[in-house]
Amino acid sequence: MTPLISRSGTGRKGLVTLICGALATGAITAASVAALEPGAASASSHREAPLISGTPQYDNTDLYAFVSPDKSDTTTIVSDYIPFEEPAGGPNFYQFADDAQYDIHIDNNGDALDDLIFRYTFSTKIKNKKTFLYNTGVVDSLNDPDLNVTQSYDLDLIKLKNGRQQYKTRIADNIPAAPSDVGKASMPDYAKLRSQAIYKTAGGGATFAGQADDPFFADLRVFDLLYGGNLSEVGNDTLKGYNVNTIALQVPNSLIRQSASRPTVGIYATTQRKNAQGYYSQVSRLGNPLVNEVVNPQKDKDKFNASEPKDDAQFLKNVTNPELPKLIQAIYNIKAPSEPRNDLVSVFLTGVKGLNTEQPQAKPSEMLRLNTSIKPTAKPKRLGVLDGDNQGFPNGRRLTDDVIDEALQVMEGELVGSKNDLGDAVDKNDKSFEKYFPYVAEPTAGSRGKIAKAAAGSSTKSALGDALTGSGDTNMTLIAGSAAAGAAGVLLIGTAFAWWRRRVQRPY
Ligand SMILES: [Ca+2]
Ligand SMILES: [Ca+2]
Ligand SMILES: [Ca+2]
Repeated sequence: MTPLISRSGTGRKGLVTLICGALATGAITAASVAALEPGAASASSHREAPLISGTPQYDNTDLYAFVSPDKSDTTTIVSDYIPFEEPAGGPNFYQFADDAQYDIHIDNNGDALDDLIFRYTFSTKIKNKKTFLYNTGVVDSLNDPDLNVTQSYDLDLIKLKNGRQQYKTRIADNIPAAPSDVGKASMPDYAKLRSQAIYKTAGGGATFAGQADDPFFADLRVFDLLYGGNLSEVGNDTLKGYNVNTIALQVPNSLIRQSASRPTVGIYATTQRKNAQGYYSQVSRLGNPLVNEVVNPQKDKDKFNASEPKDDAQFLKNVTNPELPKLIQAIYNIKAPSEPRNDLVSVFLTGVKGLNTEQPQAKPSEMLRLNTSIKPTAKPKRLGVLDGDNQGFPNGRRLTDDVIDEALQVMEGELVGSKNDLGDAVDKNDKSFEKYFPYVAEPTAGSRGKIAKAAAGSSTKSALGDALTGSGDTNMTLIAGSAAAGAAGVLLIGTAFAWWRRRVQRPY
């Protein structure tokens, strides 16, 4: 046990967990949803934590790690938080938690113990607490006085030996995070704001924190349809149009790997939340996609979120004897591969021999494993290693990797002779990724339709009534517009929440 982190508590993994949790139990009920609520095993009762406003700020949604396509002597790690950010969800937009440690862990010698931790800690500042507005005018730069709510962060590098801290170095201090993209009226040049949030670290690295389009793409109804036994409705990206909060870190390969001759690194992310006593408890953990969703059953999901890789033997049976292929066999009559599934142990727990094992006898532990010596390909294939492209998943994970299809195909025995083409018919993200760091696509803006005529004229002012009279200057129009947008945002949140409830309470 490292003294850095006290590990207890629980967490969740977003909608995929919920849907796949349903796979495990055969039904999604209000009770099963409540059991997954992050507050369930912490101090407060889950009944005090409404579903969508629980603790999404601490929720790791996806982790990516790839050799940087434009800078192959570096590795880029992208870690996402806060599932299903509705872009117009103001006036309280999306922030990292001030009482959290967002950690990215590196194991570079295969013993399942951390050798490096990159730790992000945030702090929020509000310039004017007398307004409800996120921004009080047009925001032209990150230090614009009109950006009322700002976040900055520190980045520390912790070096460990045998799991114990040796020293800690601050590698970035008080760096501004990119804000939520409120909309065209408030942030006409969001790309500029993002570029100002990219910070170059000493030694050729870079760091970024802020809002982005959710790079995960999937038709989550593929799980729904398993029940109906009818795959005719696949092909809609359920995450299209939603944002996440992203941390992106670019580091020299030489910093994270053991040596040039031992180039594979294990990577995972955790979030620790400060408890009432002032100690940090791990509430979320994420390495490979879909492990806590479709590999771990209900009884282990919270335990996994609070666990360390060195103890992953406790979850081994979930991998060697997985439930998903049996469900698929029962519903679609596709024969489940025979057990134990040592092919899945390679993919999820040790790395694939000759591709991305840290050493011949790596201790089985759940992490993304990236061989940093494999150069990026100019034409990445969405199915990665399954399609002969060794730069992609399960050798690390690129933004373009279609992990739903890959995971389904591997689960159904692609690596052990049962070739198949299973998939959800969503082959790529709804937005193109960028060519340069931080690579993720810009967030969908809060106001993404045409600006209503009324918002720019006096009719809105009169429609909003006396509350807005009195200032009469040019800012008036903007404030009126923002107020209208805020109301629309509340409406949208309400609609989204109703939609969420409908989804999760569907009696399958
Ligand atoms: Ca280690
Ligand atoms: Ca997306
Ligand atoms: Ca897909």
